[in-house]
Amino acid sequence: FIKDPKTAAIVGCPFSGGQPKPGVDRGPIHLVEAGLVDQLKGLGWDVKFDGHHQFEEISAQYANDPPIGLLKNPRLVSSVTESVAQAVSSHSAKGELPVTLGGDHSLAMGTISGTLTTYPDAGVIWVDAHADINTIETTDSGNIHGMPLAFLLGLTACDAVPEAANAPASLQAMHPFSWIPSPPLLSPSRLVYIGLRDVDAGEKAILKKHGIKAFSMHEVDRYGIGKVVELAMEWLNKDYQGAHEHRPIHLSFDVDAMDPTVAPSTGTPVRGGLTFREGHYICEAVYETGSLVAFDLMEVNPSLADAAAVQQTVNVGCSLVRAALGETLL
Ligand code: 4U7
Ligand code: MN
Ligand code: MN
Ligand code: MN
Repeated sequence: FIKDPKTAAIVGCPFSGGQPKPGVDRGPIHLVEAGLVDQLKGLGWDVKFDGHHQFEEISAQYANDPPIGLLKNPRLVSSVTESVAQAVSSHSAKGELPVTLGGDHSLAMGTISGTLTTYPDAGVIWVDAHADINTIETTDSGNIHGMPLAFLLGLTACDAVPEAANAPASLQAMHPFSWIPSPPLLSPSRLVYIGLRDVDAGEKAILKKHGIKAFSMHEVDRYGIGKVVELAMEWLNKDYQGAHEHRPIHLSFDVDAMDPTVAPSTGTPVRGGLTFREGHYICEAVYETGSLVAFDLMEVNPSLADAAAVQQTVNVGCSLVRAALGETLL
């Protein structure tokens, strides 16, 4: 999938509009300042990085962005993610590996749409403490970083709440992510989770209804991370008939999947997460299959926790990216 000479394109996304805590927009800046570009070059990659994306113009345009239902900053998030989709697909169309640095996880609407434009049969591995699949109707927080998969899958009211089957069409018409193609590019059978441990009741109903495969921390404990990644890959490839050995894989990694003792500087930490090695193993094992076509590292927030904790989190972030690009494989 990735052409020689192997080129990684860093897509730095200083964006925080999908959630309320300031600082997550500084994540990509810290990761690059820690030396990520040279580290990836050191692994033998050509690395394209021509500065972080500037969302200022879009932000100015949507300075006034009233909520839609509970959804906060809906037009801003929509417009930013649409531009990220274009950036990612233009890199992947050239056979480059887009490495998107967040920023909050709403950005994955853009990154995954971009990947699916280039690779329509790609599968998604979503590594996270959270399921990020709330719909307009199930969200309690209205924070769009908890909703990207619902928009990518085209889920609607009745997916979570049967009574909502007759929800006013106006609610659908209002939804701001109309740039996401319909019918959706992603299907529930091509999504698999690893690391879940904080899933809202409405989200559980959605996972069940659509038969979405999830390896929560419970399964990581039961089977071990090696088996979990093997089962996740098997699941994604079960119905794959394409030209390659495996489906192309988009790996979207929320740093809060890691245990807070490993990666403390993030907006919504949840105890009981992945160890340092478990997180890295996922990245290494996916890279090893040769089918990784895009990688996201999201939700590093350098303004949460003290300086030492920030440094630790940024270092772990860089280290996860290196693992996904082939470090430590002999
Ligand atoms: B993240 C939450 F309610 N589910 O919807 C929500 F618990 O990208 C959290 O995974 C979402 O960090 C977390 O707000 C989004 C909440
Ligand atoms: Mn999360
Ligand atoms: Mn997330
Ligand atoms: Mn989070």
